[in-house]
Amino acid sequence: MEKTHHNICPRNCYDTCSIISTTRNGKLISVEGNPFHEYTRGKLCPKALEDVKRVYSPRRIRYPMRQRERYSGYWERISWDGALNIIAETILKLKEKYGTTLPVALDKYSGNFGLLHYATDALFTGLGSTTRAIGSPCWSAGVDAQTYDFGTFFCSDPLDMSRSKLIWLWGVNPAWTAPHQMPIIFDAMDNGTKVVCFDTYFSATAARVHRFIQVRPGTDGLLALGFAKIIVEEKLVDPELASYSLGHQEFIDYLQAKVDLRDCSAITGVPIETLRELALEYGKTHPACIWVGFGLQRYINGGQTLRSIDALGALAGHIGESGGGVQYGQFETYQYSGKVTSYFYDQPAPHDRLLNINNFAEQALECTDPLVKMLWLAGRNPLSQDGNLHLWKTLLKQLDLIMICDLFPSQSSQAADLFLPITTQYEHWDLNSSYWHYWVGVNEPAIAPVGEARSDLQIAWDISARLNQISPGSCKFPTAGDEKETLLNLLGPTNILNILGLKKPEDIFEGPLRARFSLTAWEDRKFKTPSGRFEFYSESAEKAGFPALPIYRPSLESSAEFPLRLITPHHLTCINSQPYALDHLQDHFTVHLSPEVAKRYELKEEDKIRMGNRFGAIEGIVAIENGLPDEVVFIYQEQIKSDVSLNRLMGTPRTDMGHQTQGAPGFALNETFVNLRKIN
Ligand SMILES: Nc1nc2c(c(=O)[nH]1)N[C@H]1C(S)=C(S)[C@@H](COP(=O)(O)OP(=O)(O)OC[C@H]3O[C@@H](n4cnc5c(=O)[nH]c(N)nc54)[C@H](O)[C@@H]3O)O[C@H]1N2
Ligand SMILES: Nc1nc2c(c(=O)[nH]1)N[C@H]1C(S)=C(S)[C@@H](COP(=O)(O)OP(=O)(O)OC[C@H]3O[C@@H](n4cnc5c(=O)[nH]c(N)nc54)[C@H](O)[C@@H]3O)O[C@H]1N2
Ligand code: SF4
Ligand SMILES: [Mo]
Repeated sequence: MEKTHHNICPRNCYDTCSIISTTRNGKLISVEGNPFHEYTRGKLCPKALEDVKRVYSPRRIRYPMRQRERYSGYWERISWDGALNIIAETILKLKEKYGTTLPVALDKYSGNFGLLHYATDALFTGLGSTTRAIGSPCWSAGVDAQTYDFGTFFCSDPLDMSRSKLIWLWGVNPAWTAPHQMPIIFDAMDNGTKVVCFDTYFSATAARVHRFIQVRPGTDGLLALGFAKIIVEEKLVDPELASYSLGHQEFIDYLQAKVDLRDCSAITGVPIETLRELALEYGKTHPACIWVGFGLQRYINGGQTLRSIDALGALAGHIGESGGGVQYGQFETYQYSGKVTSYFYDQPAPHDRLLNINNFAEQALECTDPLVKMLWLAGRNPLSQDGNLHLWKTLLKQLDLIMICDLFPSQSSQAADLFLPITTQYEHWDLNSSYWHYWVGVNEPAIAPVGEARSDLQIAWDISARLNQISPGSCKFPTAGDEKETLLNLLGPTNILNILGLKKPEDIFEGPLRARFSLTAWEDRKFKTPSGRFEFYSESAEKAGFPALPIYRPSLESSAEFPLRLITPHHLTCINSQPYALDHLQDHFTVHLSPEVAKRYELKEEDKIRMGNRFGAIEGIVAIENGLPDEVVFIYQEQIKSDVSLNRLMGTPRTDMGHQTQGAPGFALNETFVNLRKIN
């Protein structure tokens, strides 16, 4: 018999799509987009369309496994009982030896952002003080910047973009990273909206819109200030600005005194006439919307850049305008997942040792009192995705136990002692919300767990039960429960029912719902900043050690030894290290570079090169592209057939901002410099 079920794509992706899955006799047979979901509109991307194959993939790990020796590849199946014993006994032994659970560390991130997956975090809270990864590799600098300017992290409903007359896509590549926004943009284009893409590379998005403006990496803040200066000179400043903003005159004075349009053009690579033409268009067109992506803030000046773009939007009167705004993402619905940990307990959380997720290995190695001795990885593949991979190798040596909760083998599982098999979203209950749109929905199980897979929540209960069996009182996390009931119980204390307009938790099962926010952010122009105004001048930023105004701070520069900047954005075929179709993996990295760089290194198309810096080296094949600046090499973050990670080339440069909202600065990935040579 066939049945349909509501699921939600839990990947770390803007779109958080609503899925209708079909099962026949308890087996998942198809998945499709939910046509009644205003954002998904019946479509899924290729990643989710591979889900049936992914669920039943022969590569999927179905049983708890133990590796005889790390990196040996000798895995043997063990029972859940055996696995739980190893974990519980290690935790208790460490606690006894060190008198605290601080040696036990959790590094968890983006495998599945569903509410119930935060059970792992809550389990750790139940253990006592532990070591935790905090922060985010994605967006930290930009989130802080928008929080300084607007007071909270909030954006218009992405559907509001359909009302824009002019859309600037700035350092974002939605054709690949947020594909459901593209039909909204195309509809607007059909209705006469002009769309401009600002990127360093002629991306898939650039190829689909009216105009591409190439920006030298890390200089977008100055570009925004150049536009702002022209808006002032041309008297296009919003006449109402004084009534809802703070410090606009100081900002204008700064533009007049310090921003030189010739320098701006020389540094950003955008010709002066183009600067003027674009600024006039942006200043005169209402409504006009800017969507800033995460790509352009992966620099040491990322937060200042976002603040400059916000200021440009405000100066021209586009903030609070229907179809306008500076869009970056939102916490209003997304934050609930993260906050859920505290709802399991009435007592305050214990004092944890917090390490920056972007710098985890280095900071863990610095912890001496006590040492980090056990590592729990969930929804993470740091040995592919982090910088300073050599420090990870050092850290591994000091760990008594490394365990990973995952679906498939990964670079990180190769280093692990224990592999716990996890359920997919088709096998467990969950609640998911997006960091971009305002839809929230329940994910219901469609099939029984494949093999002996268990959900992250189930594992948390099981570990707590085993700990309490061996040593009563050793873990405060519940020892058993029902997933659906837990979901309902967690909804109670949150504000989520209120923002969804629901009277009782059970109403959540009706299907995905849109939170009751108006389409346009800040339409009353009342902001959540200390002054209640849009803050060109932010004392909060100043107190945190940043300039009060969004002034230009340059990014890092290349050196004679490593003269090329490496940019590695997200690829169509993967979500970070997770490829959607293993049979389509490339044999090698494709290294995009300009004809000028090719000439300098005497390279031609398809030459094989070796690229390196003080962190490591990789090999790749040359693709010569006209549309690239001469100091840049560009490789998409794409999985290839071998296990080599691009991140062999990465250190851990930090973004300026991120501490205020994320607890730690972000990953300034694009501040990576390399040299290269041809090999045969
Ligand atoms: N298919 C797919 N979708 C994804 C992901 C994935 O891996 N694959 N990952 C998800 C995650 S975790 C994230 S964080 C988001 C990220 O998605 P996006 O916000 O789109 O960010 P990126 O892909 O990092 O970079 C976007 C663009 O910024 C450009 N860029 C880099 N430096 C600069 C600069 O200095 N100036 C300008 N103007 N442009 C610059 C890059 O060339 C790139 O085209 O996507 C999510 N969606
Ligand atoms: N060079 C380079 N490096 C980057 C980036 C870049 O653009 N370039 N981007 C950075 C960014 S923005 C991000 S977000 C990070 C992402 O880095 P990570 O957060 O490590 O994300 P993934 O590589 O997708 O690995 C997630 C793992 O979770 C597993 N998983 C999936 N579902 C579940 C589940 O339900 N439970 C559990 N326990 N596991 C599950 C997947 O199989 C996968 O192994 O990478 C960062 N690193
Ligand atoms: S990966 Fe993103 S676009 Fe694709 S189905 Fe999932 S949420 Fe939608
Ligand atoms: Mo990300």
